[in-house]
Amino acid sequence: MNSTRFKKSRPCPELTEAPPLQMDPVNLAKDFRHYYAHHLGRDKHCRLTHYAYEAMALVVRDRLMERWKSTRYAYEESDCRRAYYLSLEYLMGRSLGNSILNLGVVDEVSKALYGLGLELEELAEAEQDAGLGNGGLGRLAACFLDSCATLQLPVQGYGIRYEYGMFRQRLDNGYQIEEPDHWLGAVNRWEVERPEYTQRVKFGGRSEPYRDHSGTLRWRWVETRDVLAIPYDVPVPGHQNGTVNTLRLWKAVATAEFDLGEFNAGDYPGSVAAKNEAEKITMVLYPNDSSENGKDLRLRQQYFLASASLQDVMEKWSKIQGNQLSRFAEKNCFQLNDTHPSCAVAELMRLLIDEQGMTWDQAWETTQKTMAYTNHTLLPEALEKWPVRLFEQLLPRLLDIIYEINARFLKQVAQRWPGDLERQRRMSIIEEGPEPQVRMAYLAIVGSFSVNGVAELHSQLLQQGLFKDFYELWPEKFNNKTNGVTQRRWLAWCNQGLSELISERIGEGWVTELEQLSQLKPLAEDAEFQGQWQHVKHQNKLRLAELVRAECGVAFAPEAMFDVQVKRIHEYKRQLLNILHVIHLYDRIKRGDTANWTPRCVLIGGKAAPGYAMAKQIIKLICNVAEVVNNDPAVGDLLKVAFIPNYRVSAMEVICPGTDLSEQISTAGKEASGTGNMKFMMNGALTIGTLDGANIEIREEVGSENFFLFGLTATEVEVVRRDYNPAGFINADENLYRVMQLLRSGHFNQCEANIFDSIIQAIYSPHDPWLVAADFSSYVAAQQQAARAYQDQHGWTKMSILNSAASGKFSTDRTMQDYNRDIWRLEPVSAMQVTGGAPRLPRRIEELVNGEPQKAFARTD
Ligand code: 26Q
Repeated sequence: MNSTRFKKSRPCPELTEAPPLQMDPVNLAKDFRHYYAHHLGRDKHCRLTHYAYEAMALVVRDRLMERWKSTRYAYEESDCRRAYYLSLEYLMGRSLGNSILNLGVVDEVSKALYGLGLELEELAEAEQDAGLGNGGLGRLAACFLDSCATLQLPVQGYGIRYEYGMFRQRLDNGYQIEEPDHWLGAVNRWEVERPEYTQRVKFGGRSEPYRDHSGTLRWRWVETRDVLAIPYDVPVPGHQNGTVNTLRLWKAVATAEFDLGEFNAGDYPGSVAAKNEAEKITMVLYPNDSSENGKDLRLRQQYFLASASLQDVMEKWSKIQGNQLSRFAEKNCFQLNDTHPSCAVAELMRLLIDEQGMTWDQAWETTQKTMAYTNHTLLPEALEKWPVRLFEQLLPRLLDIIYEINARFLKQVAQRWPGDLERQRRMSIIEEGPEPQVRMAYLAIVGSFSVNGVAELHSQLLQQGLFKDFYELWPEKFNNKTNGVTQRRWLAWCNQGLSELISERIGEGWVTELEQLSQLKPLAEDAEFQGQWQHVKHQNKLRLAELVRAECGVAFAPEAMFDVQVKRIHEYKRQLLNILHVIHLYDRIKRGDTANWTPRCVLIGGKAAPGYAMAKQIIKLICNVAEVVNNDPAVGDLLKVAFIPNYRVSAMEVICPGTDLSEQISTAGKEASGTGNMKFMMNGALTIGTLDGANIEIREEVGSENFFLFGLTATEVEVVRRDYNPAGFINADENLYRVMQLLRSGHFNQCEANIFDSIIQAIYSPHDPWLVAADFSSYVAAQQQAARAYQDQHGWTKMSILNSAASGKFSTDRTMQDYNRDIWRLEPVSAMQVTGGAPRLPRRIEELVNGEPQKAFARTD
């Protein structure tokens, strides 16, 4: 980096205090033209919507900037307690529409564009998704940020600025092909580079004891290979409240000395290799949505995020509070999004002890009061573990600290359960064996004051199963925080037709208080309202049908029931059960059992982890079944099947408004929560689902009569599994038997012999953990109920309205209030106080005016 770039200078207030920008259509259009013509250099011959999008993004970005600054100042001035969300993933999707909505200028922007012969929707669609996440956990983080900004909570996100986000999925003859998503190849208008806040992250080397000036024995981490972390800030606007919070994403860059050293030693290739090694850290998002053990680059990513973020917070703290670290825990809280950033527990200990000179006990008290951990899985095999050997090589000082944490922790266990060595072995952060491993979840639990699951059932099962020992030791740490989604993106923005209809009847309050949707309940049977509701749904189905036509080449007729399952492909989510039901419907049509038939369009979408062979096979099966069904003249419009490629946030924005039936069919006790289920419900889809994750709470809210329930319960699953006999289920159910016969006969793989053998075997296996055969009959029965219910359009519409009306609980606004009440305990801070009324000089500016420039521009390269 150029060291003169961040030389201290004396900034003048006029430089940073620009007059507020106008938000009326005339000024918006004026600025738009300025960016389009003067900045981007386009003229009347340019017909690419992309540049119109770029110009509007710049217009909107300008308007976020002043609110963003005010928010920063307001937080600084109030000296408030803050929370930091640490997550390896943020699935932000597109930002233009969301920013316009949250700034409250949808109409103004639409008018401005209309005058220029453009449409907001078209521009918005030109934006690429920011796909820095795999699925539920990453999108949840994005919804959390939206709600925190809306609630004016001082919460900052920390994450990684991956050069390549989630891969793009293409299908070739039904096989998934992964293509790189070089989303940063284009300019990203939603980030601001802040090299002045660069941090340095250590890797490798060794730890070494020494005596400090007072003779105390201490440790230092030496001979490290450092990597620079450069922050890129992304604005997170609240809903029409003047608040813009920050998501800070780190990019890895080699240090200057790093490559210079090797360069001067004459090893040019070596220096380039070293640089690549460092910069590889933030190159690509790992596309697995259950842990992949042992990849050292993934551990580097995790530590890189944890270390850069903690140092960033510490540095800000030291600058404002000096070395008054005793109050650190009072003012700061870190929420760990799963175990992925849980190195933070050991890293905070290291920073407090090695760098700040705290004693172990002080540091441990601070750490334990500062960290909170959220678990997102019930699958034991998905609990993250890292080989001790890898820690030794990559993070030797952290390993020392983890050993010490573990030794002290196991003493506590021994005190509580004297002589119970088996329990000590079970609870140890270090799993012994031929290849000893660090159990990251245990490190997170031991180091945190709060451990939460993401739905009631999930939190209970954690306490009874996966984390039972820890629950017995520390019941007070454990709590539930049921997930949610933001209704700004998942209703107000993505379903403007329904939003307008709702607001006409009950006002716009639901946009920030979703519980107000319950006011729709009395309208559920109102004929006029029903008609309007159906009309909106029809329009949304046309839009979805157009997407399916364009992406899959399959014609969906909007009169049919749209039956949708979109989510990551996983055996426990049972896309397989869905496609078996499709085969059953096909079989019924073929044998002429079509009396009172409900035409159905089945849409399935989702990405498989590139190394997950079974998941890829399932995609292939879905595609092959679709091919056979869609091309059989005997089937016609009775049944259509499509697999939508490259499922992502922006696709869901079209999919959930057009869905009638939402498939939430995981094996009970396996899906931690699900959040797609909530998006569908909010948009008036009915759910067919098992008693799993948040489905249970959805059903509770909407009433069992408005939910299609099937399948074994989590408890029954455990029982059936003990001596599971799938062949018994298959032989006992004529329908399933015929489906399996069709599959085995090669009907769906005529020229591709045996390709589905592994799937067939899995269904027949007594070790099938997902009990596909066991749940088939009750699934088909529930599907039949749904089909019958759909024929009564009046009854269906009533249930649809009631689903939407009962979705109030599933707003992340509620989720964030729960986290805040029980874990973070933050005071909301209004940024309006700074911007509203007569502009007042915030403290930092006052300091600058009074001649203390070094405070604001303290960091130099
Ligand atoms: C870990 C280590 C190495 C490589 C990959 C990973 C990894 C990455 C992503 C492990 C898990 C994930 C993502 C998990 C996830 O999305 N879980 C979902 O979280 C949602 C939000 O809480 C829940 O609603 C879903 O039930 C849960 O499956």
